[in-house]
Amino acid sequence: MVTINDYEGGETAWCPGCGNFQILEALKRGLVNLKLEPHQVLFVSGIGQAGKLPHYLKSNLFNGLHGRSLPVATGAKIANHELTVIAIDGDGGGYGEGCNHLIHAIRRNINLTYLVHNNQVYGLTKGQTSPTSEKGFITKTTPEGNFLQPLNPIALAISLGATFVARGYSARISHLTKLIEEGIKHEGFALIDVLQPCVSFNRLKTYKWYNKRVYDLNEDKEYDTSDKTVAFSKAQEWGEKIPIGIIYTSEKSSYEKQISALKTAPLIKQKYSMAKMKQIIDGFVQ
Ligand SMILES: Cc1ncc(C[n+]2csc(CCOP(=O)(O)OP(=O)(O)O)c2C)c(N)n1
Ligand code: SF4
Ligand SMILES: [Mg+2]
Repeated sequence: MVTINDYEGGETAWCPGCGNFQILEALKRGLVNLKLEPHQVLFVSGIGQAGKLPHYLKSNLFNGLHGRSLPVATGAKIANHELTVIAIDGDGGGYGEGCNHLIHAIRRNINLTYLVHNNQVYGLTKGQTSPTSEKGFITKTTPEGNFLQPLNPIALAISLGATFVARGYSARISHLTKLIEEGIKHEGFALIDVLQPCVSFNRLKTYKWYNKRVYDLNEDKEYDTSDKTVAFSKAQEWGEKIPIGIIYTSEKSSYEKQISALKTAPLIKQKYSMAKMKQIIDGFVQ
């Protein structure tokens, strides 16, 4: 039987108190609850504090370029769609440098879980503004305060037709664990945006700030995740009250399900002919 210990990885290099520790814990708990063994899971990440997360787990890992986790995760899922593939980025990687990939992963509805550690700052490079930074946020590169409108990843994903859009808060570990489980079980692309306090470089978005505002969508009564209009209005809620939970879901066939070549077995288990491969490659050579 799989246990948390099976996922124990190397020593961490995050700052004490960082929300990333809570995300790591929620992720391990979710995988164990789903009875997934480390060899059944692949983590793909980019560069950043968030991108280090798979280093602290014992499982399959591909750590590539900043903002480029989704193309690698997509390729891996197509090569072996029996793998549970989890892509991980920060808000800079996911919503800035890699935002183009996010748009097309949503459009394809590839069966991946995408965890974005949203600390609203570039943590690894020591505190510049990110696409989700609030207006007025003062950093070394914005000494007069950030004057750009923050990107709203939840509204963006819903508008693009994403089939699973959720927001978690790192300090609510049990709640986040459940979101991760649901995201993994979802047959299609699952975006989980996680509010993650960066205790070193974001002195605006502290635990205290979030604790006062964050509420569970299912707090009073069961929230209907299929109503797009309500989901859109929830996506706009930010300030005094911030909803967490599964904000929107819909059904659409996943990318892999529509590829006829994958119907019999994962690509890696299919036979191939070297002679035929050579013939194809030779076709490109004079
Ligand atoms: C292609 C490329 N562009 C830029 C960088 C520099 N860089 C590394 S991490 C980073 C920002 C990290 O912020 P985020 O993605 O939000 O992750 P965090 O560290 O906050 O978790 C940047 C700009 C890089 N390593 N590679
Ligand atoms: S700089 Fe921020 S995001 Fe990075 S480890 Fe420290 S607290 Fe966490
Ligand atoms: Mg960040």
